[in-house]
Amino acid sequence: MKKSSLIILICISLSIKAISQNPIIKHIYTADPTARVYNGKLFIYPSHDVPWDKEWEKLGAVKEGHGHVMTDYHAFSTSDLVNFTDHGVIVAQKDVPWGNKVGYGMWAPCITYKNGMYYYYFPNTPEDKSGFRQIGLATATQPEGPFSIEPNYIKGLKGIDPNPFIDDDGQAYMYWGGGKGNSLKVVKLSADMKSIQGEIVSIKDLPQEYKEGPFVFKRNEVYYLTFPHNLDTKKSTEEIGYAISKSPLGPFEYKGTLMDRFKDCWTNHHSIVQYKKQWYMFYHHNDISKAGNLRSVCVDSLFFNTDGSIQKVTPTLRGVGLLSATDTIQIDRYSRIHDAKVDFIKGVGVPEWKVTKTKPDSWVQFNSVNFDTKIKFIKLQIANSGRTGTIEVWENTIKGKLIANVKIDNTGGKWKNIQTKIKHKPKGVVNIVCVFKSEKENDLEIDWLLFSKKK
Ligand code: FUB
Repeated sequence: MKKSSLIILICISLSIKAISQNPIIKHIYTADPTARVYNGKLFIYPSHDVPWDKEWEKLGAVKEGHGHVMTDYHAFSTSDLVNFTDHGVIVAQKDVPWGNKVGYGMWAPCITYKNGMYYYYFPNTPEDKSGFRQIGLATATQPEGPFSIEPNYIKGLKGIDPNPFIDDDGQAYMYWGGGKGNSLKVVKLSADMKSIQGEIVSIKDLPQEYKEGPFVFKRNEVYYLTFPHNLDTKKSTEEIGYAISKSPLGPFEYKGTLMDRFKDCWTNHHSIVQYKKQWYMFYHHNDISKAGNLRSVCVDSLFFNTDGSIQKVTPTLRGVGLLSATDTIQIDRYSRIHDAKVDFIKGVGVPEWKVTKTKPDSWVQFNSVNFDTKIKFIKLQIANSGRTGTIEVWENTIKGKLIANVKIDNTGGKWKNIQTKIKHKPKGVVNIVCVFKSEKENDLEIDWLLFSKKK
């Protein structure tokens, strides 16, 4: 067996599972997600942010000024938008024949499928110094790989953020960004998907700002070109906008904003996909690191208006996906909150948060929990530094039905797992609201809760 195949197999066997809510991937930093539906599953192909390691400088690595350090790509999949499987590394800079082995420039990738083959396009720092980034191709017969990397980059596609799109007539196009003039470009791909054909078109009539990360999809005969853009890469963060056309080559008409600028993460980069009849936008933010170069992939629902225009997507902590009442419900990924805060729990490996700074009558609402399962008990992970307290758990609103009234003793501020019999069992999908009845501010903290059949 070839060494590269062995590495790929080891990576696959390291697949791990992660429970969702935003950010959906927490055990590594991920950005620039492309989401696609293959074989009934939703796959995510993000880039992978890593912190700079000074040791690499001894090998000739030079940290680029913008701060992004990206060494390889993972693939993820899910069938319920709650549990995500990490399929491990699918392409790494050390294995790219044409790449600088210490370039750390594996920016936003994208994938498409044609005639039994998956075509994975990725930007990387070229060894021959022919440009800031060149765009390469890796192919596979399964969406999670193993991928085989083409010996050379695709001539003529110098730049970043490749986005292949295949029209209904089978013609493939490549959209991408980078380079002079802040423009997004499009060109036809040849039938083997390995080279370009025809003229490169610079897409006009978009906002006259920095643009990158094009993502194109077609719905009801309309071509949607969606893309992040910002006023000034040094001063402003990126918003995601969109434009439409009747042709994949344009002209495109700019229609407005899909996601507003974040205050504190200067890039955003997204993809849009329909899965099980619902549209979603995958994007990234820096919730975990608070740094611009260590980002985390998130997902929220996207809705079209009847005229085909797209409603602005609101980034949430709750994210998407229906949780079962017996899943671990991280209520710090709330839908609504009143008079309480969320903070990291210190000293745990994978980032976890808690609801904290609760006051008497603070509440937290968590939407879409499925109670179509047998339950008798509620279990909570809490810490209480006050004398006594209570957490009331309500169905839908505090004027709804009381699911449980959980008495809390003083845990000396330490995390403790407690459980109580429920008073009322909701039916179907409901929102739950937890009301904190503490004696003074910060008495009660909660990490998670779940319902169970047995003690
Ligand atoms: O992740 C590196 C670069 O930042 C991407 O290629 C851009 O789209 C931006 O997200």
